[in-house]
Parts: sequence; C-alpha cells; structure tokens
Amino acid sequence: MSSTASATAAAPLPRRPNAINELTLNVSGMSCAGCEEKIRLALKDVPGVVSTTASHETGDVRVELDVDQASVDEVRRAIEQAGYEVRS
Ligand SMILES: [Cu+2]
Repeated sequence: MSSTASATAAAPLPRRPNAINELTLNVSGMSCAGCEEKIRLALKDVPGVVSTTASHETGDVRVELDVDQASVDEVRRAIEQAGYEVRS
C-alpha cells in the first residue's frame, strides 16, 4: 500500500511585469538637435535601454530602461563618453 501522491504542486511563479523604468537625467552641453541625436545613438547600444528622448532646450534626457538589464551607471557613462556632462 504505497502512496506516491505528490503534493508538491508547482506554485505559480510570481510574474514580473515587464520591469521597465524611466530615468530622467539632466545633461549639459547639448546645443542642437544633432546633440540630441548623438545621445540617442550613444544610448541605443547600452544594454537594457528601451528608448531615449533628449531635449537640448531643457537638457533633459529621458531614458526608458529595463531595470533587469540596465545599469544607471552605464547610461551615465555612455552620455559622458559621447561628450556631455551629466549633472543629475
Ligand atoms: Cu548639437
């Protein structure tokens, strides 16, 4: 009389909603639409970056990023490597 019933029903994994976060940085040194484009291109290659919106008028760079993959430090470094200064 052996009971081999397994009572370990797999608990449903907690589903992470696509963890995308938005980050806004203030960047100095942008003076025209070409600068905005340069920053967008620089961030395109950073892992986890989903999209970038830059404005040379306000100096704001808004980055949508997948927090599972992206690191804020890498985002800042990419902007600095493109020749701009991240103020905040
Ligand atoms: Cu420019």
